[in-house]
Amino acid sequence: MYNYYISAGSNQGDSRAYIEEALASLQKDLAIEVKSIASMIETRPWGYTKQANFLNTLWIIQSKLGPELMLAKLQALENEAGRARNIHWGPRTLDLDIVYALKEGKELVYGSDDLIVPHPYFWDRLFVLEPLAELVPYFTYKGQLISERIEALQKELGHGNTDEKENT
Ligand code: A4P
Ligand code: MG
Repeated sequence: MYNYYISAGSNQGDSRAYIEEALASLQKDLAIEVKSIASMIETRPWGYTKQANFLNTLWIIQSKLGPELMLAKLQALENEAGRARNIHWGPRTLDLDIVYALKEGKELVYGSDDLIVPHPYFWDRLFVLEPLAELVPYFTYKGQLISERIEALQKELGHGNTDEKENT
């Protein structure tokens, strides 16, 4: 059994609807059990910064499906949201990333040509860590507690990630 930590993000079109529709599809999927759902937050763009703010959230889902099959499901949902891939880190209607996973309760480390888990940047991204901390306040990675990591990233940026708007 796997637990997948799915980061969802959108900054194009009806972002809230794209994210909610993707969640509804996962909840209907008989091969998946949605375990926890973080609040939606508005976040500043990370990486390519000349673009609109994002809505982000994170879900923990459980499944017997292996990582490649799970990625295929997520990509099908991205395609349903009319996702076009152009600018790397650029605007998107829906982005669903597997940021972290457990296999039988232990951290899954997986790498192939089209999938890397844990996601190489998840520990650097407040838009992933803030929703994750809401669901798993004592999450640790490489010996560091998530709340300490968030504090360090906020200091580095000189500000928080969100515009203090909670959108749930
Ligand atoms: N891929 C590899 N590993 C994974 C994984 N763990 N989960 C591959 C999902 N996909 C994974 O991604 C390109 C390829 O990564 C996929 O085909 C898959 O095989 P993509 O979503 O098609 O396109 P991309 O934009 O070029 O890259 P990527 O990596 O998804 O972008 P990011 O890194 O997710 O960044 N700022 C805020 N505030 N909020 C955001 O949500 N998102 C991004 C996108 C940038 N800035 C943001 C946000
Ligand atoms: Mg992606």
